[in-house]
Amino acid sequence: MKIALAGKPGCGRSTLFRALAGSPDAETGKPLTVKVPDHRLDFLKEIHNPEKKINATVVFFDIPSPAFSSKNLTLIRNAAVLTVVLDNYALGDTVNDFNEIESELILNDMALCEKRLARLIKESKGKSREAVLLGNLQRHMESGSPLRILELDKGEVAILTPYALLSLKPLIVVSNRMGDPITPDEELSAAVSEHGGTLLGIDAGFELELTEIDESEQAPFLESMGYSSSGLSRLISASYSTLDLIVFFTIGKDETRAWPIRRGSTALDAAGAIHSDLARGFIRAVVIPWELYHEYPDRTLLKEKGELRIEGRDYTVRDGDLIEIRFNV
Ligand SMILES: Nc1nc2c(ncn2[C@@H]2O[C@H](COP(=O)(O)OP(=O)(O)OP(=O)(O)O)[C@@H](O)[C@H]2O)c(=O)[nH]1
Ligand SMILES: [Mg+2]
Repeated sequence: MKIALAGKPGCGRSTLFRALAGSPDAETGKPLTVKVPDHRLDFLKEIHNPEKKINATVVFFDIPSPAFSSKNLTLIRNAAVLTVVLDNYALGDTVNDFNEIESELILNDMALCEKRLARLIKESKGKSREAVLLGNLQRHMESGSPLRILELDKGEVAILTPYALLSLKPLIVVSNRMGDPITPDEELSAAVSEHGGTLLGIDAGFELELTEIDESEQAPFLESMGYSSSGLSRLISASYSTLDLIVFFTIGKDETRAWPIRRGSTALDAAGAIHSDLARGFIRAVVIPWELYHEYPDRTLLKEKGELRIEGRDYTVRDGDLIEIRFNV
């Protein structure tokens, strides 16, 4: 999963990026791959002691200023989530900055829709489903609203996917240093939620200082500042929820692994996420719900008790499921 960090010059993106990297010396000019912290995976590793523990990963991009140059736009379009960082440590006007950035995104999308629509009309496809949809999007954006607040059906999403529209992308807004994370910034909160985004307060400077402290001692520091967990964990969990991702696990002698997947995915989708052969030759899935395994981390015992669930290809995967795919190719 790719997450682009963008914002106005000096908003603190690079400070946040280095904090996410866990090092003040991290190079900001290249993508940063970070393991998704997962206590459930850590638990599985303790129990099974596999050779490898493979966390899910996210890749962060520090989008240099100016954020909306054409080179940067490509980076942002390719990201699954756009994270806008707002300078709230130097008493910047966060609401104003947010609105300015949103307008940039919307104007870009309007230009793209207009160009595409003109082309469709020229090709005598002005009444096609795509053209009608683009016209609707344009009318929606003319009032200054981003596309992400629209409810689109599956067909519409499929039509729009190749466009990689900017204001349709899931949005997380990081108010860099809310000062007091317990008291929300109400005006900004309202603006962000009206635009279908998620607001997080992260003190980038403080998070960067944290990286210099021993990992085991970080939690009390975070708590003393009123943060429930690190900026990294909060940013990742916000990204997972905005993308509606859940995780399933596989355990084996050689590796224990976390697999992110869309909520609502089936056992067959899970098999396909692991390897296309597993989907092609799918026979059944052996599933253990997380809560059960957490309580009785013993597959043999669970089998004896008849607690292993044998599921077919249409089974809907639940967050934390331990899954073993039986297949034949
Ligand atoms: N006190 C404080 N200073 C911060 C914080 N975040 C960033 N700064 C400072 O603000 C300045 C700009 O931060 P950067 O992280 O370089 O900002 P940027 O968005 O990467 O800036 P450009 O890439 O130049 O557009 C630096 O001097 C930082 O030390 C913060 O949370 N608290
Ligand atoms: Mg920078």
